[in-house]
Amino acid sequence: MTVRSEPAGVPPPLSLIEALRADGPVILCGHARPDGDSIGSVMAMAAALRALGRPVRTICSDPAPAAFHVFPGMEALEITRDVDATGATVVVMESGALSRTGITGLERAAVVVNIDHHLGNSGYGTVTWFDETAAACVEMVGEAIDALGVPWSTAIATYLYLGLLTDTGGFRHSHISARSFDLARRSVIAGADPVAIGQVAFDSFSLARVRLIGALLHGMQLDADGRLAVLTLTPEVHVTAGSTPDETEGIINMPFTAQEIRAVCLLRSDEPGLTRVSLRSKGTVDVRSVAQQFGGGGHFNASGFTTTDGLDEVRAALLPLMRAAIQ
Ligand SMILES: [Mn+2]
Repeated sequence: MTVRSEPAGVPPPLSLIEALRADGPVILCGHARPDGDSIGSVMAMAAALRALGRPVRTICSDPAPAAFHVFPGMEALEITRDVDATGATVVVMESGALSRTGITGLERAAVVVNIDHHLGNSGYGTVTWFDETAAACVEMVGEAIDALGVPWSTAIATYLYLGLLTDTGGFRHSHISARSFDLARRSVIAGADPVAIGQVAFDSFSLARVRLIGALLHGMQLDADGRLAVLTLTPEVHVTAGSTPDETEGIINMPFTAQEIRAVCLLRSDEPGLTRVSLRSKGTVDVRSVAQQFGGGGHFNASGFTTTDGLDEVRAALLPLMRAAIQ
């Protein structure tokens, strides 16, 4: 995978900066089941808009990962799935569609600002700023904060670094560029602590999750001449590990630490009546087109779908398509 040295990127449109600078209340949110980039984008932008004197609310449909609560101002994040945004400016980040927020009522806002880097963003904003070359949404948020003329406080720097570190998988994923490292450098100069943030991001899981990884890898099946790993997560696996369905974030990537593995399927039946399938790949293996054949979607290297078919049925239909994708 080629590291892009310095993509041109898309500068923040003037209309976006005007919308952020305007008077009146602002509501900020990211996507449901928030990750580091979603929380980082929301909290950094909130700190910048507060510095400009705007009344700010930060909302999310689900709580942030518990380990994030050590970061400054996290207590201000409200958990809600419905909001009356009438008369407010709503700033939605990290969300390809308004529905990704998991929050209703946002569309009643006077102005909706859409800031995102996910391919396929529907352009739902009154003002939309989309830059697919950004490795993380916080790269865009940092540029917007610069354009607003707000200096980076320690809190802003911490949240920008958190989003960057988590969305790039520790500075390893494909969209990373010199721009990412410039943001990292400036964040650390402005007071972000990379060691402490790294521990929160990567070393703050439960022991149950460590056992869950063990149980899943113990049951891992190999296919496609050892290049495809198939993980199966049933309710029984959770019983063995003492884990819960919300402790599975990122686990699908574990098999990739083996050089041979080109793609991973995670089949889950840990929610009643549904089989949820996540697909990941390296390099030129296209798993989006595989997911699309089951009515799902996503990215070239990360996709998924949900079906009411049982595990065995799904596996039988899926594996031939995955083998073909790997060839
Ligand atoms: Mn992101």
